[in-house]
Amino acid sequence: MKRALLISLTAILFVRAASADVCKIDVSASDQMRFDHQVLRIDSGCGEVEVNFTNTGKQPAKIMGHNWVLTRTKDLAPVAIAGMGAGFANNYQVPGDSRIIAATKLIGGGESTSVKFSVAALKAGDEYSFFCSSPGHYSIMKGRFEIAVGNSLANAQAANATR
Ligand SMILES: [Cu+2]
Repeated sequence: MKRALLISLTAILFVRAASADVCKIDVSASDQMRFDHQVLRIDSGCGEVEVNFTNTGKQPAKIMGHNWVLTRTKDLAPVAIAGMGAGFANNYQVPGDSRIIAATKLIGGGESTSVKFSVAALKAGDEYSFFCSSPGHYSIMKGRFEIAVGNSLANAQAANATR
């Protein structure tokens, strides 16, 4: 009797997790100026996306700081170049830049941060990219951010789990 109750409670928790409104993505970057993913994919059914970003390096933010910035692909280079001028104090992001869909602060080795944004900010058919706006990093620290329409959330998460 007790066992049956436990199983049914587990089933309820699982269903709630599967239909959760927030989709989480883990991404990291290293002292080698690389993200651990070249493509990140979310399910179109995600209401909100939470990106948890870790700098796995050892260098302080002033030497080898990284951030995670999301823009339309065509805005990547202009936003990165404008960000250089904004300086370290602004995380190399122009304050209020409307082309930035989501961005974390700049973090040094061993630090983590996160950002949450609504999928409603993304339009089907547009191309999106993520990158690091630390000066000179965006040419290699970048990747595609895809919205998987009709794919299951499990598939999207599996794609994010592999390089
Ligand atoms: Cu970087």
